[in-house]
Amino acid sequence: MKKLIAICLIGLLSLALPLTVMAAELTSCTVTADSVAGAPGETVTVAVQITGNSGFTNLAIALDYDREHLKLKSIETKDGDNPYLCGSNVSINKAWDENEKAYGFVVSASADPVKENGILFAATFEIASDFVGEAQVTPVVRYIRNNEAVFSIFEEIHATVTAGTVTSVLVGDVNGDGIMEYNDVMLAYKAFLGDESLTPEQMAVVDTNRNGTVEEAEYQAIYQIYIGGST
Ligand SMILES: [Ca+2]
Ligand SMILES: [Ca+2]
Repeated sequence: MKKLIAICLIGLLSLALPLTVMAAELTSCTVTADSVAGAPGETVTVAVQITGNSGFTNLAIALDYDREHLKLKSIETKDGDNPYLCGSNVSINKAWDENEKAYGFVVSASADPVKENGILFAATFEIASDFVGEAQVTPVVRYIRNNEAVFSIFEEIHATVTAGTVTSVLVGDVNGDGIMEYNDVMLAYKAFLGDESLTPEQMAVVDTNRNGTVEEAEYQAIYQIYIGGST
């Protein structure tokens, strides 16, 4: 009798295990905030994407972000020319509070499941004018559900979240130390003379016409920024 029970249990377990794995595979996704770069005072748009999407009808995602260095200006959802994947009924709340912090908050619903991977919605931030560095943007998934299941029971979908960053780079800061100083001018000047080779990051700051070399006008532009003129 004991043997029989044991065999039955093993049988059940061997059935249950693949089913559990299958269920996990069918009901998970990844929600990712993009990483972007801008200059102090500029506005940047961070897309929130879904991958591994098994199909959802309802979602609620809040955006946590570095409030000291970023100001949330707007959230763009599925509307007109925006081919975003959030549902056809969308509401946005820029002042949703939890723990007395304001979040961007998107709640959406659609009749038919959305099964594509892509951008759910996008958020536009203004970078603080005195900020140089990296600020975090983190999607907080309140829920993602699918009501396609039998008897219209909402099925919770597990979401893995990946945070994004907004990197603020000072224009003219060739050596990337967050300060516009004489060393930046010297570095650009030496690169112009051919005495110094710049890293790809440094070239991204100096080589504004993207031709792979530093011309006199480009080094002069760095000098103008240093002395407070315009380029
Ligand atoms: Ca510098
Ligand atoms: Ca150039």
